[in-house]
Amino acid sequence: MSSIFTKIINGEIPSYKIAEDENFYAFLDINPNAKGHTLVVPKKEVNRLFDLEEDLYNGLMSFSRKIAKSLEKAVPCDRVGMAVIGLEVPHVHVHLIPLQKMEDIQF
Ligand code: D5M
Repeated sequence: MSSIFTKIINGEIPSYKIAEDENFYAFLDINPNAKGHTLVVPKKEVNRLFDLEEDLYNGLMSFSRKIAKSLEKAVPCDRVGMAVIGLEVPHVHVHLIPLQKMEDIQF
């Protein structure tokens, strides 16, 4: 069965898309920790971050950095933090969270 993120990428479940390219899809988190909280997901459905093939792993980091730079401009914040958790959805995703201060992280 497809993951919920594969269904989002395929348009079967709605999302607020931030950006997309051939390999990655970025959209707003449904349960944000801060305004602009974005998830970046490889279109290939892989459960664990460190099981991604090298090219996709590096691409995920590059794509996430581009999105983070855009978020820093679009959302008033001190910095954009990054987290990889994956306890809830078994499809690799990077959390990008605009932060005012480091102590604002709420996990
Ligand atoms: O948490 C998974 C994250 O995915 C959590 O922050 C909520 C988010 N999520 C779950 N379903 C959706 C939909 N449908 N749209 C947007 N965001 C969603 P983790 O513990 O990292 O696996």
